Formats: sequence, structure tokens, C-alpha cells
Amino acid sequence: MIIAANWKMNPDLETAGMLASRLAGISFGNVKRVLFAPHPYIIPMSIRLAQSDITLGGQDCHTAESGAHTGDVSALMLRDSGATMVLVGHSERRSDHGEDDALIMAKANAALAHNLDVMICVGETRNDREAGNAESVVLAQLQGSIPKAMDPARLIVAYEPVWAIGTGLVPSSEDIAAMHENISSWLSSAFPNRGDTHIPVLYGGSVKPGNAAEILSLPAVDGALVGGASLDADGFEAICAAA
Ligand code: G2H
Repeated sequence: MIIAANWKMNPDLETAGMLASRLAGISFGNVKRVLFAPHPYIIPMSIRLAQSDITLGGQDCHTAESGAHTGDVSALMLRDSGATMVLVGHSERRSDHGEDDALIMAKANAALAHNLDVMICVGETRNDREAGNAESVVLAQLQGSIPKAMDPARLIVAYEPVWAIGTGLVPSSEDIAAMHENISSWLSSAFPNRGDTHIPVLYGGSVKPGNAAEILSLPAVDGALVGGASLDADGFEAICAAA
């Protein structure tokens, strides 16, 4: 199981330090924990988490290694700062910054070039689901954003229905399980030579202590990407304990 915290643009530095210290002070056996911290906090969090088993990641990266890209952060910079993973394709990047699948694939390739593992987010909008297009939209996002030649051992997929993000709404267990089965099956076809490598598929969107156990028990759900609830140390620990 993988439980990933996505702090988004949220905690101040003092709160971030407190949360990271809580995370580092406890272990959850077979639960792999990941923290996607805001870019300015990668270095201080890498210091806080140095003695822990927590993987540190950035929330985005640029496609270029360096250059005239004011305000952007390269995969190399993330790696140099202590991150070993990056989140790409989150729906807030897709909507706030107009990111499309081709750009997300380019970001993934940039990350891989600097030995970062990559978590790629996909998910349908409410309109997509109501129109019966959720599966086709998600499979098209997978097709368009995952580099075909990548090492599957470096890949994690996060299924996050856009309409469930930060809303308190969650798909039915049947719908989550069905989508995860579809994603897993697509990944099996896309990486036929992956051998024993299992590509984890996480669920994200309003995961809370109260629904984590049920979601994490579903077939083909390998963990959770947690936003709002990761900003509360007790809540995040409860989700890890449920895994
Ligand atoms: C989805 C999720 C974390 P939340 O964005 O990526 O956020 O748990 O707040 O819905």
C-alpha cells in the first residue's frame, strides 16, 4: 500500500515542519508513505525526513533541464533538493495551467531523465461521468500521458475523479473498483514485458479517515493520494493505519 500526502499550496513552513516531524516519528510497516511538498519546502522537508522511510516528491516539474522559464522548477532541481519522485498531471495543473496529456508526458520524461519516480494523475470530470465517458476519458489520458518506453518500476498512477477532489464527494465503491480494474488492465497491455513489476494504482479525491478503510480494501486499489486530510497529522495517520 502507498499513502501519499499532497499538501498542494497549503501549509506555512512552521506547520509543514510540524506535520513532517509527526510523519517521520512513526512507521506503518508495509505502508509506503510519500509526501508531495510545495517546492520551497523540498529542502527543509528533506532534512526533516532524512532519517525516515518517507519518500519526498515535488508537485510538478518543467520539461526542460534549465533555461529561461521564470517561476518554473526543473526535475534536476527537485532531485538536487532531495526529492526522488514527482507528481505530474494533477487536475489542478491541468485546469489552472492548461496542461494537456502531451505536456504531462514530456514532464514525465524530464523527471525520468533525472531518476525521479513519476506519479501520473488521471481522472474524469463530472460531465464525463454523467455522459458515460469516464472510462474512455481516463484511458485516453493514460494513453496520452504515460511514456511508452519508460521503466514501469518508476511509475505510479493516481486515479482522481475531478468531481471528487476537495468536494467530499466520492464515487461508489463499485465505480472505484471498476475504474481501477480498467486502469490495471490497460497498464498490463501497455507494459507487456513488465515481468513481476506491479504498477500501483492509487485512488484520490476526498479520502478521509472515515472512508479510507473501505476504499483501500477495494480490488486493484493500491493506495491513496490524500489532499485535504493530509494537512491534519491525526487524520493522515488514521488513513495510514487503515491501509
Ligand atoms: C485530490 C486529492 C489529493 P483531496 O486532489 O490529490 O485532494 O483529498 O483534498 O480531494
